[in-house]
Amino acid sequence: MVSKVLVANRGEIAVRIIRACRELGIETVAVYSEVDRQALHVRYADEAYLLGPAPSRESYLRADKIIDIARKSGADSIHPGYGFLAERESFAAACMDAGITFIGPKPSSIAAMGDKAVARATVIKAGVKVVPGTEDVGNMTNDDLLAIAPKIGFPLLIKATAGGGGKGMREVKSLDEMPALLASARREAESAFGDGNVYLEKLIEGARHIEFQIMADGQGNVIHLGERECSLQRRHQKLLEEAPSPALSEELRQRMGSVAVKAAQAVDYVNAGTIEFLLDKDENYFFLEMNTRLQVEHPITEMVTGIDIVKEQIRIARGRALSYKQEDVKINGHSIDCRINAEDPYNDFMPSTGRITHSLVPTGPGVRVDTGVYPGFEITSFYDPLIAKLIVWGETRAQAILRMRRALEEYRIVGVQTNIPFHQTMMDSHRFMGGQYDTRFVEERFSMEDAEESRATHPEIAALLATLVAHRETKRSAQVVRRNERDASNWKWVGRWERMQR
Ligand code: MV4
Repeated sequence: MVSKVLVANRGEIAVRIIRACRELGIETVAVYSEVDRQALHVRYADEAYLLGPAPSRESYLRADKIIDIARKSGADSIHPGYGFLAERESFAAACMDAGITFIGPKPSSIAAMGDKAVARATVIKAGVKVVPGTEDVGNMTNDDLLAIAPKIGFPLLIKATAGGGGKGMREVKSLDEMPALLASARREAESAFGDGNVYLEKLIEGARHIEFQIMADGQGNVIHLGERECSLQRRHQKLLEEAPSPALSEELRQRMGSVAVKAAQAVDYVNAGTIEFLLDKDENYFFLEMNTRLQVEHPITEMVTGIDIVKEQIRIARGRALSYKQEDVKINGHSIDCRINAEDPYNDFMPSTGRITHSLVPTGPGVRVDTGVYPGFEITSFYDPLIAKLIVWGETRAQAILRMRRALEEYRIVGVQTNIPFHQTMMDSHRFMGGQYDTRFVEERFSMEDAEESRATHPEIAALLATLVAHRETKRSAQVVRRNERDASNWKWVGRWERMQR
């Protein structure tokens, strides 16, 4: 039964889940911390309960309190969103024990994919290709690892078995530097996860990061909804994603998609999940890991498939069959998501906090904004810096890029610095326009200053490139957005707005 859902999360994803419930006629219960009293998810839910002080440990990570609130409020189900408790086997199990439906996978699937060495061994058995590396599970000593390393070959990566997301990861170029790197990787993993266990993988250089959306019901149906291209990231934080990937042919999509389905089946997967792959320059692809949750970037898949992933999760949790078969899934058009973060792209992406005093949010054809904030809301440093996801859809990739430029231009957020100028610069980058990028692009080849400089000194080249991509569809493609101009235009807009109030 799913008739009253407690949403164990905050921000835009809590709002996203509440919206799906509202449309399905399901009651909602919000939980919030002391700094989230005014948050949008609290306003939109039918009921809301205080968890505790701002730090996640004392609020959104309090599994015991959350289950208690579910019981007292009569919620029959809990949706964990992403982050916080979403991938804790113990939380999914505790929900079951309390007779509450966990809107997510089985605890055993979370556990099998949560230990990355176990995940590798499990999918290998199912015939899925992984990056060459260690295949044993359980604690491996440094002597074991030093003996195996030369067989794998250098460069290689040390990765934390409890990891994911790059924490505890070390690149090793030769055997002699390995003992020190093993020690520091273990130390970092121990302090981040309380587990210093590591495994080895050959380093795949210049790869793209591509993930497949999986949907699986409790009746044995497992399908994929195509891929998302997630190579544009910085320090393992994704900045923008697009679907479909500019690097995949329909033939490669079908091959990778069926491997993704196999990987999910290997852990008896139920609900929405994501299979991550590395794709190298020669179109070799390797299973990397599985995320056993709804992901931040799920909306771009919704935009190109027309499938509401959160509603489908609820349907699955109710024990129903998926509403789509693999052959019903068609990729239509192109979608891009820019993560709008409260951080300063001109100052090494330094987090920016403060009250949002004014904002003007883009709308119009093909634009979707998922956000948990509004003017008056204060951005603190207790949680991640995501203010909004700006998502666009276009008939073609070029149309989607043009639409994203238009939407970024419309967006006004006053009170905190945002990375909007970064996204504007990216939309004008000819490597992005050409779809020619990999995971190194943002950190190694992209600089705000260089990109702005080159557009300022060669506006005709930027315009030409944009025009080539866009087929005469814009005259403003060479527009250069500089920090001061953008700040000035924000304040000009605020001034006009305030004069209008008088
Ligand atoms: C890799 C890799 C190359 N080779 N593994 C990063 C986070 C985690 N999800 C897995 N990650 C990677 N694993 C092998 N064997 C490249 C990445 C990777 C990455 C590495 C360095 C800098 C940015 C990166 C972005 C995406 C993926």
